[in-house]
Amino acid sequence: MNKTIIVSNRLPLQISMEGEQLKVTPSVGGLATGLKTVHKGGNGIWIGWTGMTEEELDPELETKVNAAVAKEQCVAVKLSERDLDLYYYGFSNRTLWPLFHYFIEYTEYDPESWETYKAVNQKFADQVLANAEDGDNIWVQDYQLLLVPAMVKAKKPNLSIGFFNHIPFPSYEIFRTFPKRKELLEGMLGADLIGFHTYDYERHFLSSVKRILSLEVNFNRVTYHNRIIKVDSFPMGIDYEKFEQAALAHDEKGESEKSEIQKRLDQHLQHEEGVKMILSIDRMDYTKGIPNRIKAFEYFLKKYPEFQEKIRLIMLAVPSRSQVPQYQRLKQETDELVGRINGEFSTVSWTPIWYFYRALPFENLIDLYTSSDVALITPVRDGMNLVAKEYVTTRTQKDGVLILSEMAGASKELNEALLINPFNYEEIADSIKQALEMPKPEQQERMQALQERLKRYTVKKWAQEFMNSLNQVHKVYHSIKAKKAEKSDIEAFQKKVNSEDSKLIFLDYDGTLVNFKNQPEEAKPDQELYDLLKQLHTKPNLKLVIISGRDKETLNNWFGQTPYTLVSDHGVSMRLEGEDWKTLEVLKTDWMEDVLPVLETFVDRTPGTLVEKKKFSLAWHYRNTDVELAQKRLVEIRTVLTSFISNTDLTLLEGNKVLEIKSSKVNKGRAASQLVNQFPSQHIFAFGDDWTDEFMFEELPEKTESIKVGVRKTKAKYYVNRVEDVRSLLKTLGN
Ligand code: GDG
Repeated sequence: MNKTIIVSNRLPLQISMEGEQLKVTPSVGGLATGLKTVHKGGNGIWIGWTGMTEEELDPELETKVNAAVAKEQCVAVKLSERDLDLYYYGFSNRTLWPLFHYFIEYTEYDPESWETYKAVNQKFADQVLANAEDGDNIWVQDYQLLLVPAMVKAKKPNLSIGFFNHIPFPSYEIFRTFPKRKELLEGMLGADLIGFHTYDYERHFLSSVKRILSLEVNFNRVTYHNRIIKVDSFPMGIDYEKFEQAALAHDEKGESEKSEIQKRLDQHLQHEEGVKMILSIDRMDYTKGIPNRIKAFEYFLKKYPEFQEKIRLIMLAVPSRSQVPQYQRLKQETDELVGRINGEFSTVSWTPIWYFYRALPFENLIDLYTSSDVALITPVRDGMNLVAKEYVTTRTQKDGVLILSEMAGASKELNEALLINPFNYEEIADSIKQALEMPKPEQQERMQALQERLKRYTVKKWAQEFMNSLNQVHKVYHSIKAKKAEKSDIEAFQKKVNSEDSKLIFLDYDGTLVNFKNQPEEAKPDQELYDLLKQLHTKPNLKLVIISGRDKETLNNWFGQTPYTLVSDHGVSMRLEGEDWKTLEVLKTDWMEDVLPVLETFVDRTPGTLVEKKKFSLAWHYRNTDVELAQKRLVEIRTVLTSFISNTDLTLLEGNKVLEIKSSKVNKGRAASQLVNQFPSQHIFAFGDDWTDEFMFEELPEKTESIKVGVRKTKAKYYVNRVEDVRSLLKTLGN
C-alpha cells in the first residue's frame, strides 16, 4: 500500500535523558497535530532531525535513539554541529528567513553556508529515497528544505511530492536580489504541488518562476521539464478543539486550581471597574513588529491619557535564535523600550507593560488568552500567525477583540478583526481605543464569525486538503496528457515505416524540428536536421511533408532543393516534389493595411515584442518581453482585434508565444486533409507542438500516429518531451 512520508527540519518529538534512560516525548505543536492522521494513518513515516547532533551521539546511544524514534514511526537525519551551524542557524535563519520576510538588509550570503545547505538538503533527500517506494506521497515542509523536492524527483520521478512553505514568499523584486534565486526555485519545482498560506505568496512565487526561469505558467500551473506543477494556497488552521476545550476547562476552574499567573491576572482585573488587558504573544523575532507595537502603545497612552492606569499590555516574547546578532539587538531594543515606557508612565500601583521574556507552559498560555480583552498582534511580516487564531478560539463567551496586522497571512481570513498597518501608529492607537470601547454585541458578532471560520478550516482539514490536492494533481496530470511514446510504440512505428506500405509523414517545423530562437529568422535548419530527413526519405513509398506557419520564401530557401512536400502559411500554399508552388486557398490581404498599424502601436508600448509580416497573416511575437506585461497586452490585443475581425473571415490563432491574425479559411488541418485525399496512404504520422498543429491532429484520419512535443493538453495520441526527442525518433525511423 502507498504511504505518506513527511519531511521536516525537526521531528515531532523531544528526546531527553532520564539518568541512563532515553525519554521520547511526542510534540504537541500545531503541525504535529495537523499531520497526525497523515503520519500515523497507513504506515506513514516522518523524516527529520532529532534535536541531537552527531557529536552528542556515540554509536550505542545512536542505536538507541534510532530505535526509539522508529517506535514513533520516525526516521532520523544525522546532522553534525557544523551542519546545524551553517545549514540551520546559517543559511536558513540568517539568509532565507530575512530574505523571505523582506529584510534584505539582514540577508547574508555566505557561500560556505550555501554549500552546507545543499549538502544537508541532500541528506534529507537521501533518507527519503532510502525509505520511499514508487507511488508513495512525500510531503516536504518549509524553507529549510527548499531543495529536497528536486533532489528526490531527480532520482524517483514516480513519487508524488508536495511542498509547503510556512513563511511568506516575497515579491519578485525582493527575491530577484538573491544570488541563488534560480537554484531555490528549481529546488521547489521538484514538487508536484507547492502550497502557500495565502494567494499573495502564491502569485509572488509564480511571478518569480515566470520571470527568473522563463517558464510557462497557466493560471496556477507551471510547465517545467515536461511536468505540470500545481501551485495553490492552503491557509493553515489550528487544532480548534484542543484550544476550545482547554478554554472551557479553564472557565470551570475553582480558585484553588488556578495558576499563579491567573491569580495575578485576576487581581489586576478585579482591581478597579473598567480595567482591561491587552495581550501580545510572539517569538522574539524582528518580523513580529515588537518595537513598533511598543511605540504605538506609547503613542496610544499619550494620545488617550484617560486610559492610563486602566489598561495594561501583557507582552510574552519567547526567546528565539538568540545567537544571531539581529535577534540580540532586538532583545536589547525591546528591553530598553519597555524600560523607558514603564519608567515614564508607571505609578505606585500601575505599570503599563508586563513583559515576559520566556516560554510559558500551555496552561499559562490559555490563562493569558482567556483573561485578555484585546489581542494586539502586529507583525511587520508573518507567513500566517497562529497566535491570532488561538486567541479567537479561546474566547468561549465570544467577547474580546483581535487587532491584527494586515501583514500577517492570517489577516486574509480574519476579516472581522480590526486590521491595522503595523507601521501606522495613529491607526494602531485608534484601533486600541476602538477595541477597548467596543460594545459587547459588536464584539460577539465579530468573534462569532471569526470562530465559525476557524472551526471549519482546522489544521487537520488543512492537511487533508493538501493531501487531496496532491492526489488530484497526479490524476489530472495523467488525464490531460497523451501517452508518452515509449520504446514499444517506437518499434511499432518503425515497423510501419520499414514496410512497403505507403506512408505520409507531416512535420511541423518550429518547436518540433528546431528549438525556438529569440528571432524567428535565427531558427534555421542545421546539417543534422537535413541529414536525418534525407535518411528518413530513403524509406520506400514515403512522402515527407513539412507543414509550417512560415512563408513560402522561407521554406523555399531552406527546403527548396529537397524532394519534400512543403506547405506554407499554415496551409495557404503548397509545393509538391518537382512542381511549382500553388495556392490552396485564394485569400484577400487588404485587411492587413488596417490591422498592421494597430499591432504596431502594441509593439511600441510593449518593449521586446515584434510584428512579423507574412504574406497572408500578421504575427505578434512576444517571446522576448516581460511575461506578465505580455499577458496583459494579449487581453488588450484580443479585445481590440475581436471587434475588428467580427464579420470578416479572419481569426486569431495563438501559437507558442505568438498571436497570429489570419484567414479562418486556412489551417493546417484543411491542408493536411487535402494531401491525405490526394495521396491516400496506409500509414500516417503527424508531429507538432502548438495550437496550430492541433487542427492537424484533429482532422487527420483516426489511424494517424500523432505525436505532440511537450506535455500540454492535446488531441495527439503520443507525446515526447523535447525537439531533441523528435529528432532521435526520426533518426530511429530512418535507420
Ligand atoms: C511560523 C511562521 C506560521 C508561543 N509562545 C508560547 C507558545 N507559543 C506557540 C503559539 C503558536 C506558536 O507558538 C507560534 O506560531 P506562529 O504562527 O504565531 O509563529 P511562528 O513560530 O513564527 O511560525 C508563521 C507558522 O510557522 C505556521 O505555519 O503561522 O507565520 O512564522 O502555536 O501558541 N506555546 C507555549 N508557550 C509559549 O510561551 N506552550
